Amino acid sequence: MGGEWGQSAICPESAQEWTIQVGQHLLDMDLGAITKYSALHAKPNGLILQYGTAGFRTKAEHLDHVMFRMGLLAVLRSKQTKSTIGVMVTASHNPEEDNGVKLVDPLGEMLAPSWEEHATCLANAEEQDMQRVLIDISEKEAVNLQQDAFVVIGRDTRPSSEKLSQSVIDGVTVLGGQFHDYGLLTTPQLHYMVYCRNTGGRYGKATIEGYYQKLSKAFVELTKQASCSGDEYRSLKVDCANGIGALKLREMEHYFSQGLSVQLFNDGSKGKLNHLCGADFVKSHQKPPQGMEIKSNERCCSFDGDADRIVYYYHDADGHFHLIDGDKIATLISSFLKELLVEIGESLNIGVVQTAYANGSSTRYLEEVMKVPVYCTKTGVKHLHHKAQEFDIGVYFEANGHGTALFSTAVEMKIKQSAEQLEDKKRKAAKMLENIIDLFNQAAGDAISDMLVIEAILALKGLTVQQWDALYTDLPNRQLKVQVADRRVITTTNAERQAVTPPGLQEAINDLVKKYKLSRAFVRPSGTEDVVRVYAEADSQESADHLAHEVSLAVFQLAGGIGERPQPGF
Ligand code: NG1
Ligand code: ZN
Repeated sequence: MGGEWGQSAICPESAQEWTIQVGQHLLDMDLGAITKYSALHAKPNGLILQYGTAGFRTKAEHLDHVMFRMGLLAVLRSKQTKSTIGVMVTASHNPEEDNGVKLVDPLGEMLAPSWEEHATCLANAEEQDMQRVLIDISEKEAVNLQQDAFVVIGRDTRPSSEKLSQSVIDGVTVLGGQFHDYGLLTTPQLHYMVYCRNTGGRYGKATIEGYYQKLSKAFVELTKQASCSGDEYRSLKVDCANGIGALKLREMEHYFSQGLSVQLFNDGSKGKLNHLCGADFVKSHQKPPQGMEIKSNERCCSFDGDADRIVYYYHDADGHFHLIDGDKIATLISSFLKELLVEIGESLNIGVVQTAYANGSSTRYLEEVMKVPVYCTKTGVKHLHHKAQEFDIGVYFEANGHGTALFSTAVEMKIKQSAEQLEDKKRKAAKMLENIIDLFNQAAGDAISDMLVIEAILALKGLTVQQWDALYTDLPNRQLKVQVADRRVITTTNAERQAVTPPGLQEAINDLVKKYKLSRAFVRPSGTEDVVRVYAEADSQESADHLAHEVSLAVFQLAGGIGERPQPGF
C-alpha cells in the first residue's frame, strides 16, 4: 500500500509572501522547540501521503512524523474551534503492520475538508518548511494562538500504536496544548468522548464507564420490554477481528448481560489482527471468519479491527452461508424506527442514506415496500453522515457495515416529552424510541452500539436471524480491483455511479450492463488503496461475475491498466 491520495492539496510555496503575512504568529509559537522536536520525528525523504477517506494510512514505520504533525495540527484546530479535538491512532481493517491517524472534529465528526488539506500539506512538508506551513495554516484559518487547546487521544491494539500515539502527544505538548490520553479505545468510543466533552456532558459522560453505562442502561431497558423472543435465549457469537473490540466488549459485557450473552472469538489472544477474520474479511470474501465454529441458524457477527463496522451472518440448515450486511442492518433499523413513529403518532421525516455499493434489492425494498426515501452519496462515511443530518431521523450505512442513525435535537426533545405525556401504548413506544436514541452512537458508526441496537430490535420484534435475512434477497454481486498506472484518470459523477473520464469508459460500461438482467455496474478509484474498484450486480452470480470481469477489462484497456490483464474466475 502506498498510503493515501486524493485531489492534491494546494500548499503555499512562496516564502516571501509568507514572511510579510505572519506577523503575530511568529511570536506566539515556540519555533525553536517545534524545530527541535520535529527533528526527533523526522520525515522520511520523498514520502508523500494524502489525508484520505479515513485519514492517513500506510506502513506503521512511515508514520512517526505524521503523528507528531497531527498532534500539532490538532492543537491548531482546537484553538480555532475553541473545542476539544480527537486524534485516533488506528488503521482499522488494514493489516497489522499498517497504521494510521485521523482527527475528530468537535461534534465527533470527521475533520472538515479544508483542514484535511492542511493535514496533507503539513504531513508532506519538508523539515525546513514545517514552520512556514504551520504558520500559514494559522493565518489562513485565523487561529488565535493564545487560545487554550485540548486534545484527546485514543489508539487501537496494533503493536505500533502506543509509540505512535506518544508522537502525537509530543506534537500536542510542543505547541502548548493540554491533552488526555484515553489509551486503548475503539474508534467510535473516541468519537463519543469528543462529542461528550464538547456538549457539556449532555450527550453523556466522557469516560469509558460513562459510555458503558449509557449504552447498557438503554439496552437493558429495551430488552426488558421484549415479551416474545424469536430465539429462546439471547446469545450471540462475536468475531472481534483480534482487535480492540474484544477488549472493550469484554469490559462491557457484564453491564448488559441481563439482556444478552456474548461469546467472543478472535479476541486477540492468539491470532493476528484482521487476518482471516473481521468484518472486512467476511464481507469481501462472503465467508465466515477463521476461528469460529458456527452451528446452523446461530446468530453471529464480526467487528473490524477498530470496531466501527459490523456485519451479521449465519449458516442455514443446509450449511449455506448467509451474509447480512450494512444494507440489511439499515433496513431493519429504519423499518423499526418507522413503526415506532407510527405508533407514537408522529410524522417525522426519516431518510436512509447509502452509497453506490448498496445492493439494488435493498434500495428497492426501502423505497417500494417500506416507502422510506433513500439517498445515495459518495463513498466515505463523512458524506453519508452529512447527508443524514438533513433529516429528523437519518439512518446511514455503507454496505460494509459502517453506519449509525442520527436524530435531530428537536426530535430528541419531542420524543422525551411524548415519553412523559402520552398515554399507555403511545407512551411505551415513545419510551422505546427514547432508549433507542440513547443506544445509538450518534458521533460515528459503532460496532458495539449497532450490535446492541440490532439485538434489541430482534428481541423486541421476536425476529430470528433468518426472518431478518428474509426481508429481501440480495442481488448477486461481485467487487473486483484493477491495477492502473494512475487511478486519478478515472473521475466520476452522480455519487460515483458514472465515470466521466477516461473518454469511452462509461459508454463501454453501459453496453456491457445491457447484456445482463437486473444489472448495474460502476467503477471508481479507491480512496484507501492504489486500485480502481469495480462493482457489478446482476440476476445471477454467474452474470455478476461475468459483468464484473468484462468491466475490469474495459478499465484495464481504457484507464491504463498495468501488470497482468484481469483474468476471469475469482
Ligand atoms: P475505498 O478504498 O475508497 O473504497 C474503503 C471502503 C469505504 C470506507 C473506506 C474507509 C468499500 C467499497 N470502500 O474505501 O466504504 O469504509 O474504505 O475505511 O467498502
Ligand atoms: Zn474501521
